[in-house]
Formats: sequence, C-alpha cells, structure tokens
Amino acid sequence: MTLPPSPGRVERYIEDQLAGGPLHFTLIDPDKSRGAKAAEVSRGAVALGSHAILLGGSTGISREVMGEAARAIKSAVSIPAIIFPEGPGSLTPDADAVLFMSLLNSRNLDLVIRTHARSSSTVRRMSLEAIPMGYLVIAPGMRVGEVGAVDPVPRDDLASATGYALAAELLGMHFVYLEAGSGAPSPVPTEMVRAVREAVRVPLIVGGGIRSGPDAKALLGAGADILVTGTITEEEGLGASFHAILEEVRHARRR
Ligand code: 1GP
Repeated sequence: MTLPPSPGRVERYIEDQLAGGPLHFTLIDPDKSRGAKAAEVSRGAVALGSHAILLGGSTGISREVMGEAARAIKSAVSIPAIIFPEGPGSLTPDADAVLFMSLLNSRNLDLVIRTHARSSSTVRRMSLEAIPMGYLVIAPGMRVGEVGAVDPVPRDDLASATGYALAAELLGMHFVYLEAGSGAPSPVPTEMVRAVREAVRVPLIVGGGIRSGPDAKALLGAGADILVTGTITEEEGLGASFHAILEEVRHARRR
C-alpha cells in the first residue's frame, strides 16, 4: 500500500502560521497587476503582515501572465504565491501551490469536478502542490456567482452553509472558503461564519466584500481563520483600509 501524500510545503506553512492565530491572504489579479506591479503590491502586503499571495481574479488569465506574476512575487517576497484558479489554463509550475477547489454549489459539474479530472494530471506533472478546498458561494455571489452558475446560499441559511462545509470536510478537503463574491457590498454574515466555524474542524477562509477594520474584526470575532481581500488593494492600494484590516489580524494573533 502506498500512503497518500502528506500535506505539502505550503500547506504546512499555513498550518504553522495558523497555530499563532488567524491569517490574511492578499488576492492579486495578475491581469490588472502585471509582474513588477504584483511584486510591489506583495512587498507592501508582507510589510504589513499578510501571510500569502493568492493569484487569480479575472477570467482567462493566461499561463504566461500567471507565470510572470508568480516569478516576480517569488523573487520579491518569501511568503507563498498560490494560484486561485478560474480554470486550468492559468496553471503554472512557477507558483508555489494551487487551491485545488471544488465550487460546491455550482450547477455546472465542470466546476464541481470535471475540470479537475481533466487537469489533475497536469497538476501532478508540474509538481504543483494542490491544496484541497471546498469553495462555497454565499449571496450575493457577484461575478463568480454568475460565471460559476452558482445557486448562492441565502445569507440567512445557516443550515445549508454548515451542511456544505461539513460535507467538504468529510470528503477530505483541507479548507473551506466562504465567498460572498469579489466586490460584494458586505461580507459573509458573521452569524454564518460562526455557525460554520462551530460545525467544521478544518480552517475556514472568508472573502468577498471585506473593506474595513470593523469588517475584519467582526469576521475574526466570529471565528474566521483566514481573511482574503482583493478589491481594497486594487481600488486604494495599500492604504488606510488595508492597514486597518491587517491591524485587526495582528491584534487577533496577539490574543
Ligand atoms: C474574491 O474573496 C475574494 O474571491 C476577495 O474579495 O475583492 O471583495 O476583497 P474582494
């Protein structure tokens, strides 16, 4: 019998960091922030205490653009550059890992499992670390809700959210991501984060619509393990809101 592979280097880094409290990941869209710009944003994010860079966002990011961003980031900072994929076309061995994620509440089976079946051998051939993750879109869902053919979980349907999240854990996924959608007017409700946190054992990632220190504080207080922000740096750079969000994460890590 051959044992399944143990968690890879990036996953072990995340586990180690989580032992010290909650984390923050900075989402960069390599189509909007090409190589040097992606490196500059990463340097700033690291200086403020962000723990990893997620590369993704728009649709149709090419392997070349993704690779250029990953290489630039890796030469600028030592935190991992992780692909947050929107399809197999952007996979590159230049990144440290890929979130190998199933869009749990999509009506499109391609996004649940079929694309994974088609791209799994590429991931293995690239020796790209795959981090198994359940990705659950909560209303309003924004663009990912549309392009992902999602039946968004209603914001007050805690039972549905916990059901999906626990199913992901029982299927062997190592992380659950609650996504309100990039640019959502407000983040995933704190009551939902609290309910899911209580239901599952795996780390809980929360993103979409986090724009301020108070947003971050409320989600961390509800038990979010990892906060993801993207729009805030695209719109304001590493400004006051980004500082305030990272300050809340630092504060939670000191507790
Ligand atoms: C999107 O959850 C992330 O996948 C980040 O959302 O752009 O709203 O920060 P924002």
